[in-house]
Amino acid sequence: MEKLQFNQTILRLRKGDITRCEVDAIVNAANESLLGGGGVDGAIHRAAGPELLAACRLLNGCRTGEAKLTPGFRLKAAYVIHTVGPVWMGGTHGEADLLSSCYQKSLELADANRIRTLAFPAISTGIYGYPLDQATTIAVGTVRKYLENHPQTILKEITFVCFDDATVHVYEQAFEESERGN
Ligand code: AR6
Repeated sequence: MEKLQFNQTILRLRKGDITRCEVDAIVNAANESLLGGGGVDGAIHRAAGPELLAACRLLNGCRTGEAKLTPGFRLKAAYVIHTVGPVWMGGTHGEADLLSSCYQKSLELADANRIRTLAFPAISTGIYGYPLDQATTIAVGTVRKYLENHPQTILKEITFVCFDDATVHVYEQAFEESERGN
């Protein structure tokens, strides 16, 4: 299954590179400095150009579980929402709440900026080592809960961008579980 719908908002899965997404905003899995890094963060900074780093320097970093907005500069996306996922430390350090907060705060920021189409990467599941199945349950569950609690949302389409087949597979399962739980 590659599509779910809640009220007026469609949730989609897509395999590929988030920097190429033609959406109003893409979410970056950043670190607290907001000054770039590897993984999807590095790819976004390369694609957006040096103006993005200059804009990030003005933000004074970002706490884990929070989110901040910049323009997208050379990206197709008008905006980048930078959020900082937790580093996996075994699961007993508040990781689940912090990861859920990344999705929640990103969605709030999107709505506050009248963003209609948004793409998320699988936050924390690369360099930060969060187990993919647990992270995916949190990602889909938090987005679903947000949409249930915000019937007036501006968001029309939310895409989970999966970089590889293993991630696609786990998100497909989470979509199916979410549909069954309806
Ligand atoms: N498009 C979509 N997904 C991607 C892309 C891309 N271009 N590149 C990687 N991914 P990661 P984290 C996937 O490591 O775990 C950085 O150094 C990747 O396969 O990018 O939150 C930051 O500065 C994985 O599924 O982010 C932080 O220091 C997912 O994106 C740290 O890494 C997240 O992997 C954050 O680590």
